[in-house]
Amino acid sequence: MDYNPNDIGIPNGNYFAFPYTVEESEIVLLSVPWDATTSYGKGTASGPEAIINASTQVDLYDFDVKDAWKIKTGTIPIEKAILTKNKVFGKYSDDIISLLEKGISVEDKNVSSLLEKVNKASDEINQWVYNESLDWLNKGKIVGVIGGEHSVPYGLIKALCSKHESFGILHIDAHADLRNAYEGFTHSHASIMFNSMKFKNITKLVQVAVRDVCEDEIEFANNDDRVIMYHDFQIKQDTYKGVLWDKQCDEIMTYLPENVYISFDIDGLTPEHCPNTGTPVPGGLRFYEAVYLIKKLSDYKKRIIGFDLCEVSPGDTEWDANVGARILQKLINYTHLCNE
Ligand SMILES: [Mn+2]
Repeated sequence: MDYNPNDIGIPNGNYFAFPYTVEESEIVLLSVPWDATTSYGKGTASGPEAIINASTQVDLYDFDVKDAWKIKTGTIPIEKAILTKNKVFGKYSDDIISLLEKGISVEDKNVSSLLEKVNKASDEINQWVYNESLDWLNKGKIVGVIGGEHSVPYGLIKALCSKHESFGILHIDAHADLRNAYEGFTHSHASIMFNSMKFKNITKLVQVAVRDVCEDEIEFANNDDRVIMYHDFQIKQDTYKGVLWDKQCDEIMTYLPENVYISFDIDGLTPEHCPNTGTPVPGGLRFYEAVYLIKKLSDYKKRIIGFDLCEVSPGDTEWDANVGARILQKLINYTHLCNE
């Protein structure tokens, strides 16, 4: 093979312009360009393509993971039919939201008939992600889902539940995503963890950098002892009192079982890292705080069984996608390290 990791990446449609086929890869990346339930700022459906484009500029040397460029990572080509479907149903959801904003109830017939359509489409996306994920898991691959809004990893999480008796989720996000449906969307981006926690295989959900939640979500977290929420202000207060991030990460690790799934919403980072994401919130983790937390999983001999990266939304510049690509690179490298 004449692949030279020192050369610039020649765009070939793959993340990081890797030359590896999906079949020969250890890690496979499944793009899900879907943002039809996003209420505030759409655009994450273009995330996968933007990350692919930005990732060709990322150098592959990793100071912490030896020979990172040799980690065989394959790209499942973006399914154009999902982009088309997203356009159709995104329009419906815009109509729903403008009706709701006029004070019309979700029970209103005009709203509910549109909701039914979008919810059915969400189910179909979930089923597709589940089928694809299970297929690759059965072939011994580790699957990473690239969104899209944060509803899209549901199918992967479900597929992992059929492969693993138990695992924990490390969830980095500005939001708790514990809403029981949002604006009538059962598979809303704001409900991914509420929906996932119905799987009893998930023995822990450790949420980090949460800072924008509603009362119901706090109640859910308080009533389910599997949920551990490290809200962002608590993290910052401990930091101001002199508690090192290193020690905070050590404590986070004590809650996680051996098998860990990482759900990474880019808005868990500070908004400077993701100015165009759907629902940016002040505060959050800086880039290397997040990387350090992920690295801790390998220090603690946890096994990363899968991951998602969601809510990256390209703006007028490549910045959001650039940061997303670099988070993705770290997710890949530490996943490999954990599974060696
Ligand atoms: Mn989220």
